[in-house]
Amino acid sequence: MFDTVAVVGATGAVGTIILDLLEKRNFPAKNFRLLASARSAGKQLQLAGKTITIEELTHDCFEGVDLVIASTPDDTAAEYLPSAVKAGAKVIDESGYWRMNPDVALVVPEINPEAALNAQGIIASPNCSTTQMVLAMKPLHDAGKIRRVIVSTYQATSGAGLQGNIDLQEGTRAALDGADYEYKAFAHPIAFNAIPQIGSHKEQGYTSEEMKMVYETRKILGDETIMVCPTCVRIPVSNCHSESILVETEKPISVDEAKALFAATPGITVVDDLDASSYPMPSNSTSSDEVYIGRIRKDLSNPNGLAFWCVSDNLRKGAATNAVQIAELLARGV
Ligand code: A2P
Ligand code: 11C
Repeated sequence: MFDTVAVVGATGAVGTIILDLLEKRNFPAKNFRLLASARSAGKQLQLAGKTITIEELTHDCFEGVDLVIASTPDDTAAEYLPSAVKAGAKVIDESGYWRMNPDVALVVPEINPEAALNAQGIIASPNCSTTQMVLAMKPLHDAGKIRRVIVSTYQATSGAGLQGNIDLQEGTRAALDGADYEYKAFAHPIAFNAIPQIGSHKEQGYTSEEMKMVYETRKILGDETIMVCPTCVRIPVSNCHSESILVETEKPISVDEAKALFAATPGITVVDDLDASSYPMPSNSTSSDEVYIGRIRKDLSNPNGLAFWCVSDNLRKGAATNAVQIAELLARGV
């Protein structure tokens, strides 16, 4: 039980879902405080039956706060979250800034809860495209030790924040009307397009989003030997990231074994009947906390390979839900 919980970035695409989850899951706290930029300060939001006025995020605002759940741009998290730690709060951060810091725990509660429980400073929640992939990898890694992963993502515009979805809607409308539209969240039109760049050029021709999938995966699974070759693509879908994943394991895993392993993993739902055209898609996976897996099949080119399709709501398990689950874990203490 925490006395005072502060949600930082409460007005954002992920922040608003965090508020919804805290209320729906009846999060054990006496008071909630909502923080955002000066642009939002003074506006009001509803949470747990109360009207709460949004406060401006400052270095001094964490006095008396026990737990911070933050979802802001990286530079905001970099600047302000150390002040929350200094003020004595537990801090859960959704941004990308702190994840690979060796003093920071990077946590998916179904995989490495002990890292959150033992954390002294900031606890980071992974990138959305990493979270759904590692959750799918974990039972296969435990059963057959994953050596290598080749993953291609089909990522929703909501991953780029509220502006990403405004761009999808307004850009599509403009394209249909033959009108001009100035995209703000994307470097190219997202309407009727696929953009093979998410984030900036990081290293060796890979983007920052792709390298997150490499480094975060190894840190969460605690195995620096896992090789990951990612290609991250933005597509004109408003919500839910889809991933085509090919894993190579030391010990071969059959399709039936994989189905049973996935089905036994909390947080994973198998939807897999090709003959009935039944598989996960953004349209049947949105607003859910589950990671959905289908199209499970052997790699035709490698007896140690297993291919599957994985879809999850990037704003929920990929972000808000994972952060709230970490908060629940801290509140329980076990
Ligand atoms: P605000 O709405 O006041 O700009 P999204 O990912 O949907 O763009 O949301 C980002 C969240 O981070 C919003 O709640 C936004 O608040 C908040 N935010 C962005 N920049 C800052 C900042 N400099 N200080 C505090 N909060 C910020
Ligand atoms: C996207 N995955 O879809 C990104 C958004 O490191 O948390 C989240 C970035 C992050 O654009």
